Amino acid sequence: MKTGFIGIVGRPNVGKSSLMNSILGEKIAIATNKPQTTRNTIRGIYTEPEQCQMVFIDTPGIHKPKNKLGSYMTEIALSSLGEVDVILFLVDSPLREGIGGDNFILEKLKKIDTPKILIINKIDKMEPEVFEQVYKCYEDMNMFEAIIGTNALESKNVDVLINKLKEYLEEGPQFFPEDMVTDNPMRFLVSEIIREKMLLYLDEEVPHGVAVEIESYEELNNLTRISAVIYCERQSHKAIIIGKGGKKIKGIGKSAREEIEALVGTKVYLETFVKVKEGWRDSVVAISNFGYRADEK
Ligand SMILES: Nc1nc2c(ncn2[C@@H]2O[C@H](COP(=O)(O)OP(=O)(O)OP(=O)(O)O)[C@@H](O)[C@H]2O)c(=O)[nH]1
Ligand SMILES: [Mg+2]
Repeated sequence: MKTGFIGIVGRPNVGKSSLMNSILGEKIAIATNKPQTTRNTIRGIYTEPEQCQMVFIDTPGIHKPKNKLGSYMTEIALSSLGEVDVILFLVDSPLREGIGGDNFILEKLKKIDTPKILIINKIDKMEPEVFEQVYKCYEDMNMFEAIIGTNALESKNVDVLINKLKEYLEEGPQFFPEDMVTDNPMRFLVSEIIREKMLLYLDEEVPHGVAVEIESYEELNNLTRISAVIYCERQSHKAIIIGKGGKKIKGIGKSAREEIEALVGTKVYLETFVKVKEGWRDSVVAISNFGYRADEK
């Protein structure tokens, strides 16, 4: 059995979580059009029975933090670099904003000996000439073992990437059972699905200030009963989340429930409560209580 740990890093919104889901052929990590969707490291396990097992570590987008939650996110993303056998550095269209946006990460990567592969994602949105230009720019840096263009949404070149990664695996014991796709607990996945729907249904700052806590999780015969508390940062945000006559939160709950049902394989009764916890993203105690802490990786 050949095994290895693979870290996926890059700026927010470049498609790290989408790429991991595409590799696994299953949605484990939430992915939205809003930057800073991922807040924790999420492990995705790819296994070819008796051949290989790769443990992917999806990380939060590395950015200049504006609050303590942001610092935590960037910190755990960077600390994952030291724990893996291969690093996938994802970029999308860096020429749009100039390579500058990725420079901070590049400087960190230069100091690490671990083999690095550059992934230029969202090639579907790039003219071939732009792709060439981006490719050349990174090739000239001489720091990547390979450069691969992907379209995570259509799994384009994901097979090429998997084959490339196999070159870096080493003989060793299998870490996880072959049918396991993640070792993040079900409660965590459920809270993430609810947070994803908040990100999809709400705009601007509101969903970024949301944390979801699963208060109770009960598995009955053919029913899973889940009670979730949605924390937001302001009274005015609470009103937006609930919406006129509770319409917004109902829509969010329904959409989350349908996805959770598919995940757990039973009917789901989902109850949601919205509460305000002012400024929690700048409180070390609060972010740690919400599971954003080093020992919860
Ligand atoms: N067109 C196109 N869109 C993509 C591709 N990959 C991802 N996306 C979209 O890009 C957005 C961001 O994707 P995510 O996977 O959440 O990005 P991320 O890097 O994990 O973002 P953070 O967790 O915020 O750091 C989503 O709207 C995806 O649907 C791609 O190859 N092509
Ligand atoms: Mg992500």
